Amino acid sequence: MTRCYIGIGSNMGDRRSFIEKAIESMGRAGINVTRVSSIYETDPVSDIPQGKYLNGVAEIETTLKPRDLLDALNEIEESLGRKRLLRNGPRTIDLDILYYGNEVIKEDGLKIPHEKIGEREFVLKGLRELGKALR
Ligand code: PH2
Ligand code: MG
Ligand code: MG
Repeated sequence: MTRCYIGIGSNMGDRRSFIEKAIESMGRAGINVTRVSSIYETDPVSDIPQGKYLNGVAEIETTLKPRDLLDALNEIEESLGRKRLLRNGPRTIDLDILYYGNEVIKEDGLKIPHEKIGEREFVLKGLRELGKALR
C-alpha cells in the first residue's frame, strides 16, 4: 500500500456533487480514501475567464502503480463528464496526483510530485490541513 495525495477541483455544474461522486468512485476503483480535507471555494488561477472552484485534497492508500492510478483517475474524470478542451479551462472534475509515497517520477504525462504544488494556494491549503504541506 502506498499513501498518496490527490488534488480535487471542480468549477462547472453542481461542483460539490461532482466532488462527492469522485470520492465515491475512487473507493470503488481500488483506492482507499483515508482522509479528505475541507472543501473550499477558490478563485480560478488561469488566463481563461471561468467560475470559482471548489477545491480539496484527499489522502488515499492504494496498491495501484502510479500509471494505473493515473489511468483510474482519468477514467473517473471521464465518467463525470470531463472534457479536455482547454489547458487550465473549466472542468466538471479534476483529480491530480500530488504525491505518490516518496516517489519522484518525471515521465511524459506523469510528473510526481505535481510540479505546481508550491505555487498553488488552492492545493497547499488542503495539504496543510492534512499535515502534508511544505509551508
Ligand atoms: N486547476 C487548474 C487551473 N486553475 N484554479 C483553481 N482555483 N483551482 C483549480 O483546481 C485549478 C485552477 C488546472 O488544473
Ligand atoms: Mg489540476
Ligand atoms: Mg488534472
